[in-house]
Amino acid sequence: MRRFFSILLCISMIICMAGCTGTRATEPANNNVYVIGFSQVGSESDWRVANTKSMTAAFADDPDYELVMENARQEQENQFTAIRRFILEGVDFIIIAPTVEEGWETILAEIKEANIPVIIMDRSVAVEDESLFLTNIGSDFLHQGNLAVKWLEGEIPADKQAKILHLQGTIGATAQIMRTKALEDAVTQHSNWEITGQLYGDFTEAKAYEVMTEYLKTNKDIDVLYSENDNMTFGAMRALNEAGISYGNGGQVKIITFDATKEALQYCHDGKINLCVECNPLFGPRVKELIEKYRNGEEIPKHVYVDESAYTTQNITQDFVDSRAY
Ligand code: GYE
Repeated sequence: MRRFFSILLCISMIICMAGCTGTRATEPANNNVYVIGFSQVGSESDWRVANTKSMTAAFADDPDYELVMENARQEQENQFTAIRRFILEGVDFIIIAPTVEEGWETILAEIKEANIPVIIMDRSVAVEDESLFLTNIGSDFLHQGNLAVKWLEGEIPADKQAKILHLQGTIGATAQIMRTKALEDAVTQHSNWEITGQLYGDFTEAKAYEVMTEYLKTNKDIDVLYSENDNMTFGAMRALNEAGISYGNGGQVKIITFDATKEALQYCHDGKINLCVECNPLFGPRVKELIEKYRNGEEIPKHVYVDESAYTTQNITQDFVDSRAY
């Protein structure tokens, strides 16, 4: 009799599991709370910290949701571990901010197999099968790079040479690939532009300071610094200060930076940074809206871009800097 009941129990568990998998995508698996596993890149920059805050704040006061965030400390392997745990725990939804573009097919297939919907946020993934994710919300990084290039075209007369020092973010991340592409393409089109050095700063202030300090020991002939994020720019500015090289409006080096965080905008307003290209990290409310649309069975676009512009000393006011939310 006992055996009969355990067999019955097993059968009902199997039926329940099958049923649960079928409905999990839109209905919470447990306690009426919709659990979201969020694999975040790291905390490498002010941009990232603002992004994490925006994501957690969007779900924090809503009892219908629980956001479980795992910080990958900029390692894709850590993302795989976190995501596999999310699958095991049976979360209702997964959000991934991918460190780099390549290498996502297998893990995305595992998530699909578990019938869990996925949003790719911020950077992109390079996969052929776009059915592996619901949508990709982020910036148009090539557009950002092109905004910088356009501004530089207006700054460098055709008969003047421009020696450009290029500080690169995490190699293989969409933000790095596209910002680099815009610059490299532009250099091939301007015979008077030259990239005199490409330094790897990994999107962090500490790394940028280290590589810049080393570089400046033997190379001081720089007209433009093209830095792929604000924190690397801050590190580079420190190294330039120590090397006694002037920068900003009227200085030797024109500085181009990406993100346009409050601190960078303040430097720009004060004439220390020449161009801030905006990259908005405040995705939280939009990601939540997309998840709700999905749960309501509404159509959501495959790619969602945010609107962004560029700022110079000439087009920002102190009020604008003060009102900056990140
Ligand atoms: O520019 C940088 C961050 O992927 C847009 O990553 C993001 C970039 C951002 O660490 O500051």
